[in-house]
Amino acid sequence: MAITVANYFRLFKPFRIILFTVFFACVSYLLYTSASLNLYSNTRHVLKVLYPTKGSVEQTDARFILSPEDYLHRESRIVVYNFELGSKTLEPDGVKKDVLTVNGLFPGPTIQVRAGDELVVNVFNGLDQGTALHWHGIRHSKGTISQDGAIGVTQCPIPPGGNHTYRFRISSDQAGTFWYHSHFPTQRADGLFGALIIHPMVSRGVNETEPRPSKGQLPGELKPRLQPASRIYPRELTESGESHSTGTSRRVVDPIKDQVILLGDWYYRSGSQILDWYQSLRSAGKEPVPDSTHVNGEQAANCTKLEGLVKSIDCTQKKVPRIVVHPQKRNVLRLINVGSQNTLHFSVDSHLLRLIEADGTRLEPIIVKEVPLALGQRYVLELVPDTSQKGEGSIFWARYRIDQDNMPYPNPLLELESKFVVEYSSHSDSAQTQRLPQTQPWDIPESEYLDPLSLLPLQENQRFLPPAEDTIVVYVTSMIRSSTGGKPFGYVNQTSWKPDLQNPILSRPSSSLDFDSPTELIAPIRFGSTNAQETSTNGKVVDIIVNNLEEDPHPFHLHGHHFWPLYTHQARLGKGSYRWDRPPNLPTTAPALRDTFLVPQRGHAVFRVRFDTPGYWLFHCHMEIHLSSGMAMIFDVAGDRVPGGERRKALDSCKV
Ligand SMILES: *[C@@H]1O[C@H](CO)[C@@H](O)[C@H](O)[C@H]1NC(C)=O
Ligand SMILES: *[C@@H]1O[C@H](CO)[C@@H](O)[C@H](O)[C@H]1NC(C)=O
Ligand SMILES: *[C@@H]1O[C@H](CO)[C@@H](O)[C@H](O)[C@H]1NC(C)=O
Ligand SMILES: *[C@@H]1O[C@H](CO)[C@@H](O)[C@H](O)[C@H]1NC(C)=O
Ligand SMILES: [Cu+2]
Repeated sequence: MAITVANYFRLFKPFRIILFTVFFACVSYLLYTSASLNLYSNTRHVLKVLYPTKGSVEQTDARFILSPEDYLHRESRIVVYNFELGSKTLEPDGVKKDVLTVNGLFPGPTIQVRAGDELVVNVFNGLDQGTALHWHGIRHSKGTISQDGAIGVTQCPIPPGGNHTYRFRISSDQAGTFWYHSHFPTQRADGLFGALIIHPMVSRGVNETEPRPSKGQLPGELKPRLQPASRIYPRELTESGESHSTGTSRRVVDPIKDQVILLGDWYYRSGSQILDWYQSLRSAGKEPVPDSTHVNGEQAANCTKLEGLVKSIDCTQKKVPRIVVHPQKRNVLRLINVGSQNTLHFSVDSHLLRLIEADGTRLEPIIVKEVPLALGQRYVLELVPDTSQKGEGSIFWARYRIDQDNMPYPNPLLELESKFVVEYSSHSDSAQTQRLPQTQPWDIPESEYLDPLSLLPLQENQRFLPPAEDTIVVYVTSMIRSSTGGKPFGYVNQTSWKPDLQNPILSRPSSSLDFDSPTELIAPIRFGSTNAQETSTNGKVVDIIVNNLEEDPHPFHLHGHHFWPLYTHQARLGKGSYRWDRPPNLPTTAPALRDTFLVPQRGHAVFRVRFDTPGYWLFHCHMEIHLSSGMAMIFDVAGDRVPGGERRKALDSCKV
């Protein structure tokens, strides 16, 4: 173990790109102070810049606090962001690392738009390597497949020093919590990601046909839904903020504080170093175990402990991260697992979590003590304090523990449970107190673990589950084969995905696709009907059975579509693959639609999806190392119906 840790840090070169760093620090400071975010509309309205215009890059927590009131009621418009990608040496948890930044920020700025808006992101690639940005969970139902940001599928990499503009309309029925991240190998592990929040279309703008919700309603909620929480804790706030258990005083519907919580595991080595290590003989096929974690890009590693383990480590003791929640408001946290390797389990001491959204699907609210967040997944929850002690200044631990299923060896640097402080304060910039909470974690019996298959969509009309018209089966695994020189690669069936960087699938004629390629598994989905009108709206409903032959669970993500996770199975022994002679009982009611879901180890999952958007859509494991080593395939969804303009855009992205 000691040798592994020493190797870690020999590879670590903190000053490698110091010139870059100084340059981008200056550029991004200038950009930042002059407000890099431009928002303007396709009408004559000009929206105020939402970012703080003063202050240093360090004082940017404000970018995680959302402002739904600026979006819910306005008309749709074009929202433009200018993204300048760069890199700099930071100490997210106290340990120096070269981190990738957007406009000098790590994590990148939070994009906020409204359903029906057109989002334009002008990207300048200031990195020394190619890149591409993927908009995780965006359906592109208006046919904008060329904007999906999947290198080798929908575009060529944006070259160093190059510009690229992403432009797509957010469908009017898509809203919730999404994120963007690099889809170029390993850049996500170096920090190239940020939140993308789509506020719902509560009213259609100037000519409002729907009633305005009051300030106290959750995003997209037309009636206050306090019942489940108050049933458990029958206390209601009065206007004085005191707590009463009687119903005699007038109830106040609290306004909302809505914030983004990016959670992730973290490596001290660069993404390319961990991939090189994994694909060397030294790893023996074991995935690199993270060294640390972060919340919104910060954590406080224990430098005393790290220096005891690794003599040469460069560690500055940081303060424990802290978020501020409001004592008189409903506090909404939008969790996003932006990590590279591990599922995280999130809880807050003395608080229940009322889940209201998963992967952009509004949920029939459900109250849990802890929520499991697989890589790439999002959950939106409302904090439900179990006591009346949420007064000004009260503090609690929020905990996120690393799931050990994807941990092939112990890493002594890594704390299995990370914490941050949740402080109740009505001053948003408060967080003055340095006191640490004394609160105790929940004791959660296994019977109370959330079963993500049991989540239901909020709207009754989304509970209809159409029957499958077709079934696609795949087997996924990582393998060391003699033909690959003893190095591990990820596979779907017998194919290890190797994107053709300079020849993305979308730029090729649909008739020229090679369905037997050893580097691109392409499964054709054909709508089949001659009635173009009918199929363009309905597409084709397909069951995807993913058999996982490995000891690791794999979080699978489908581009461009959401799917119904219908069934998962994990065997105690053996492979646990789907058995045609003993098919499982599938539900008849539709669960909540997801875009990312865990396929258990030694088992399988059944996902039902309505493929209704023509294009080439990647389906892949969201673990950075597995994706980069080939665990991915492509669905060719009625590729012959992809508009010519989209193919031209893919071709254009390759002209430099
Ligand atoms: C990229 O965009 C920036 C800002 O608009 C511009 O200054 C630069 O010349 C562009 N670079 C290329 C290669 O077009
Ligand atoms: C609002 O929409 C209705 C129905 O489309 C229309 O009759 C009415 O004139 C509109 N009102 C305004 C102020 O545009
Ligand atoms: C940090 O690590 C040291 C050495 O392992 C330990 O004694 C100390 O209690 C730790 N500090 C915290 C705050 O956990
Ligand atoms: C994957 O392999 C299985 C078993 O050989 C086969 O039945 C299935 O059709 C393959 N899937 C695809 C998408 O090619
Ligand atoms: Cu995987």
